[in-house]
Amino acid sequence: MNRDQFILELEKIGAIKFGNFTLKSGIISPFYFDLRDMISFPGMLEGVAELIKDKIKDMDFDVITGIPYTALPIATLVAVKLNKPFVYRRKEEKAYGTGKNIVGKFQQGDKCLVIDDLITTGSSKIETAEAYEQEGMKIEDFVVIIDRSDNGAAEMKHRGYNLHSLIDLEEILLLLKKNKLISAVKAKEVKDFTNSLKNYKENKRELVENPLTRKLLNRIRQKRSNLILSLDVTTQSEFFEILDKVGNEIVMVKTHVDMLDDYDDNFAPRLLDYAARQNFLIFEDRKFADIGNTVRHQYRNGIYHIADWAEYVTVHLVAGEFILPGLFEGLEGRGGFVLARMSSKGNLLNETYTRKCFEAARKNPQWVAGFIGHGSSVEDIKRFKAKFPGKELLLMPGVKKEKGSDAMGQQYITIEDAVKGGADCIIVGRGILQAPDPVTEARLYRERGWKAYNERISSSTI
Ligand code: S5P
Repeated sequence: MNRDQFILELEKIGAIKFGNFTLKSGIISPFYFDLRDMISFPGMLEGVAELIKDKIKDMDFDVITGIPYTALPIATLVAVKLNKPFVYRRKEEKAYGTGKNIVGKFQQGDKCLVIDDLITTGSSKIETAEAYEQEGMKIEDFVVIIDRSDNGAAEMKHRGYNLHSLIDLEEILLLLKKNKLISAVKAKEVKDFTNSLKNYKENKRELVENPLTRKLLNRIRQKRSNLILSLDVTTQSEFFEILDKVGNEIVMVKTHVDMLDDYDDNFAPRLLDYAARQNFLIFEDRKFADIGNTVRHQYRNGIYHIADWAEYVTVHLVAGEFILPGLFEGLEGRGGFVLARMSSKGNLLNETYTRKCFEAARKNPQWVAGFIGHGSSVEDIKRFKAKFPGKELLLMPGVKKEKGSDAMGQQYITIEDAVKGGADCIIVGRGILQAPDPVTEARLYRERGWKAYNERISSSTI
């Protein structure tokens, strides 16, 4: 069965429908594909398995999976034809017994090829990839029978995966038109619909450029530094003594104001004065995490009045996205860095949580200037950053000259690995503060961070 024959068979069994269909997203689509019934037509199942087999013959993978339910029997057949192991993931999480959510045998580090029937937005593919990655498998390639999306492959690429499709919408429309199975008017209506969806998404993406992202980026370029000093000391005298000497080297100072034993009302005006003279930005690492109303007061009131003096704060999205308007609504020139990953050993921010942070930021781009993140290697960080929803910056703590850890769970990667992976700024505390000469050390971090940053920028677009 060739591709054209397969498409015509799909039309014959009613798998390709035209009309008005409400999609999961609520959008009304003039067409709909439903490949579920294909399993009752052995010739088609055999035909599509052969087409997929041909498509993937040069790809490198150890195991095959299908996304439940429609793709399961198809992927099983392909696995048998290629003599490759097959695994699948339960649709419902298992809370008893072995607790295993992936069924079948595989090795840690195995490359898994994922087969699915369709792609619309790609979200179920990403979810699948994350679940398998959490179990120690590697996912790089997805194969779908029909790409019905407007830009599915680009979306998947943006998130770090390759999408291969047997057939796309254009091909179906052309063939059906040729065979007089669809009118030219209907074909145009379908095309107009996908184009309008694409334009809508592109317009939305334009909005993602947050003024606070731009502000930090401009300051990085202006100051030729991507070093953020985490000034974690407990007295104002130490704080300002170090800042005085190091302020010119840094793009931003990160404070933990509640660490100071002797905080008083002089702190903020003094800090603002230094910031103006030495041209750095201010970031209070308060890590807000509560409900909207509570964080609003914690941020704007209390003894610290953080909103009055810090341009940026850190935000945990554990209580949901409404923390963002709670913090920033009605304020000018204030924004957050969302903690999408943490550097500490055993932290509970898993891949799904990270993805949800990106989704929340996509919906609230005006308040998210960047993400805090970390990674185990350059590749790991690259994949993480590829999933950012827009042009947010990546700020990375847990950075030192050498890889290592401390006694309380902090993990460090090197300056070069952090920046090569995609960090736009490195956040350094003890690496500088505990050096015999913090000023010389800050210069060294600045130089190495800036060199790695320029090398990355000139060699790629990340
Ligand atoms: O995941 C994180 C997020 C942050 S903001 N891991 C971190 O270490 N931080 C902060 O970065 C942490 O609170 C501390 O202020 C700084 C790292 O300090 P260092 O002394 O380990 O460099």
